[in-house]
Amino acid sequence: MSLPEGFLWGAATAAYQIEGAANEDRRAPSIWDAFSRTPGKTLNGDTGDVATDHYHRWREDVAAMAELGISAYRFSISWPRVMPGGALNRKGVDFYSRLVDALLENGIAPVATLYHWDLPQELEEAGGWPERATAHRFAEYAARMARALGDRVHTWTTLNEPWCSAFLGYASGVHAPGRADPVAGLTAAHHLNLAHGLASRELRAAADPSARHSITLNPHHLRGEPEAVRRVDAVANRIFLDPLTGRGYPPDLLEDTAALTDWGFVQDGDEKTIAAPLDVLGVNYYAPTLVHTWDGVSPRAGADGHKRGAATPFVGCEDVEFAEQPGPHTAMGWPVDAAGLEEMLLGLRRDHPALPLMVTENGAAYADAVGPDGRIRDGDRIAYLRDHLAAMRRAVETGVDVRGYFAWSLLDNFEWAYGYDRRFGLIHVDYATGERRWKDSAHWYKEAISRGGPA
Ligand code: PNW
Repeated sequence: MSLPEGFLWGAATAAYQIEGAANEDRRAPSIWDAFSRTPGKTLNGDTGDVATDHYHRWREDVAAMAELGISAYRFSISWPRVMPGGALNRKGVDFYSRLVDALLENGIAPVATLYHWDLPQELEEAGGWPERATAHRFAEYAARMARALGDRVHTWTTLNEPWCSAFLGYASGVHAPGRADPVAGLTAAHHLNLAHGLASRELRAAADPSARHSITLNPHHLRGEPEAVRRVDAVANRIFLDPLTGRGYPPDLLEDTAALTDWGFVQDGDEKTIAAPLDVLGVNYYAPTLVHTWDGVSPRAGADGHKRGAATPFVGCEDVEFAEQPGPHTAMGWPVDAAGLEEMLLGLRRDHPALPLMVTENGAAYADAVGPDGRIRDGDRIAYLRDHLAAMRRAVETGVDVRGYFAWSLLDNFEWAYGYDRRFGLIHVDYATGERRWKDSAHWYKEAISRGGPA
């Protein structure tokens, strides 16, 4: 077997998607509470008020992780739960402290993400991510968490997928807080980068020196016509990767967006702050993206809603077409393409040879059905995981430094704008009762972990 010593086998979740207990123990509302309670924003009007009720069932969930045999668990901390009104909430912190202790007792390394999209609503009302002060509030929150949990957390991740926060949240508006303004999207992206840099500094200063520090991106693995690829790569990938790795913002990105903004929101010294040392880069992969340059005449193609008339999250790429891809798709409508994961890892290695990587999310939504015998035969999910694990292993065999793999997700959960309709879990959740049931894929993943690979 070719995976390195100490390779982390994990599963991932996020606070708002699983916890519920939205009004308990002084938790304040986040932008996702406000957004999901606004009619028309999520499928069926679903909210995270109860979700999988993990806030009450966490012991049972940790027991399932131990039974699965994972060596790491990637979860996120709810900022409005631990710092409602900007002050530390002991009860909120205690929840994560108990969780971390239980993980460690079971030999599971805690991989904690500080921000998986649940900005305190009060900070959105003060301007949200397009407001520079939000980055400083985030650094204060990071410092508090480092002091509270830093003696026990194995890996810290500042942000999950800042592309989604900035551009789905502020440019296309399909995610909270639902604003549709391209300049707000770009400004938010910069302030998220800055927040990462400022928080990283606080985490390094206060957390255990053996902890690793990271950020998780969702690099878009692009295929298609080179000019379209270049444009999308600039505003979706290099806008984060380049400043994070000390290269500053790419000149072609500044040019592509010059008609919108002069980037005056970037202040002297910001790029240096953003380039804080990274021990590992987390990458989430679900599917590749196929792009062409629009000929200006044909009816616009579009692989999904936000590309048909609605505001695009790809700011400055209005003449790019996102093409349908042939072959099988998951219940998200995303193509199944394991080779894309291998190519993405190789591409990152080519562009950033010294940067260790970790696959912090990979998985698939399917319309799972509980059979009369109570079994959930999700062979399609097993095939997806098997093929993607094999693709990751090929990349490792070619020399890519991959430190871990986290299946998305441990449990079925609140899938953002799609509510409870799309199920990504290894473990099925009956939302009427909260009951958990292992899908065939959970049994398969347990076997894969114990043998150290997909087959
Ligand atoms: C990621 N897109 O979200 C998130 O990190 C998870 O919380 C989420 O449940 C998972 O992937 C599955 O969706 C994404 O539109 C949501 O490009 C949307 C996009 C990408 C990632």
